[in-house]
Amino acid sequence: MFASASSILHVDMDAFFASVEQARRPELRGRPVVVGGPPGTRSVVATASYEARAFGVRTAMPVARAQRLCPQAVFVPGDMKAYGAVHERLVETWREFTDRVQVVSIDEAYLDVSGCRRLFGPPRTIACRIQELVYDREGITCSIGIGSGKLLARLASELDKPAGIGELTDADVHGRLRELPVRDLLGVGEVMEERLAALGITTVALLQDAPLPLLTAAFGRGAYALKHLAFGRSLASPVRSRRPLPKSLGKEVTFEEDTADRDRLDATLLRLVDHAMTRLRRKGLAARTVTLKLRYSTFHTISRRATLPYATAATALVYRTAAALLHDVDLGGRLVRLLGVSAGDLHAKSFQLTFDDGWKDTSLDEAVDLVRAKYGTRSIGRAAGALAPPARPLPTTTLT
Ligand code: TTP
Ligand code: MG
Repeated sequence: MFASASSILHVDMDAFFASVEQARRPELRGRPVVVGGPPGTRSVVATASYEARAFGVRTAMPVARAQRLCPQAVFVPGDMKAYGAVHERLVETWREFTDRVQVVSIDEAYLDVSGCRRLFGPPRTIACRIQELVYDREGITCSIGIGSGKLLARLASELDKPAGIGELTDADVHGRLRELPVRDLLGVGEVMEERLAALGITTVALLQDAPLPLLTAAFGRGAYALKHLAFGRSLASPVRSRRPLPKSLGKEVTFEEDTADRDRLDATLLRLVDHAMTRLRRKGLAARTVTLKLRYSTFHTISRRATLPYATAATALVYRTAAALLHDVDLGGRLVRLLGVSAGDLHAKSFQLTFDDGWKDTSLDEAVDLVRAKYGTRSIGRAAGALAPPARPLPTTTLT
């Protein structure tokens, strides 16, 4: 279903990483801030505050060059955990307005607010309210674009950055849009830009007016997509929100014979965690809490919960956490009938965080998932971290 006229918002944080640093370190406010590797290294700029951009500092520029352009800038190493945490809260804020939220990167999303007018007013009012809420809650600004589709909304959010609200109407397709360089159109990368330039096409206007045979000769069937793009019609697909997240994902087993054997419990726990986390990754989710459940032979049931430092989809971290919870339980000579584990406080793992180990430690898991998808679940087993595989065969378990 397509949204009615101009009811798609594109929300994009301004200088996101740098803004988060300025919000949590007031001494940095109003100063040029560059987020990236330490100066003197060969790393590149992740982003620069608008104060630093005034000196020409840009994303992806070598840090050394940024330092030459703006020696007075404060260079801050990235803290992906902090940015990830702000991201999670931003998504919550956006979802207060509509459940049709399509998160596209760590700092931007499309919101379809076509069904929200009666509750929250017209799109521009909603955009203002979102800016206020984001500023009140996180101390950072964002720019918002309004359009009838995703492409126009996205282009509109660039029009009045930072902290602006831009709008591109369908009428603007034959007006303001024409003035933009073709590179601003989503999907027109450097190579495409050069190929268009070779045909003399550098602006949206020239692309709109280019004869189709000229484009077809150069790009074949791709010509039609280019024409669509030039008229703001690409990305017209509806805002794709994810289905509501499950509250938790878990697995439990009832032992055929009640047990107090710590090795057996540990090994079973690993299998449970492995199973639950594989499902979690398949759904593209990450968990912030781990809950352990134990039922004694008396049917008395206890649970223990731990919160992780960040949301993760990594089997190893969740297993270590669950194993520590299990270790802390004093069995007091009792036998265990049932063991369960669940991962909760789930978040959509919608993008790759690259600064820390938060997602990187899932790469082994993902490799294991791939092999299993190809050769079957039993093709690869897991050893309990540094622990050796259990000496005895695993208990036959009954799934509940
Ligand atoms: P962007 O939204 O592209 O940039 P920005 O928020 O810093 O600035 P703008 O005001 O123009 O929107 O990216 C969001 C964050 O993603 C950015 O703060 C840093 C990170 N990032 C990188 O680490 N490397 C990159 O190449 C890009 C483009 C972004
Ligand atoms: Mg941004």
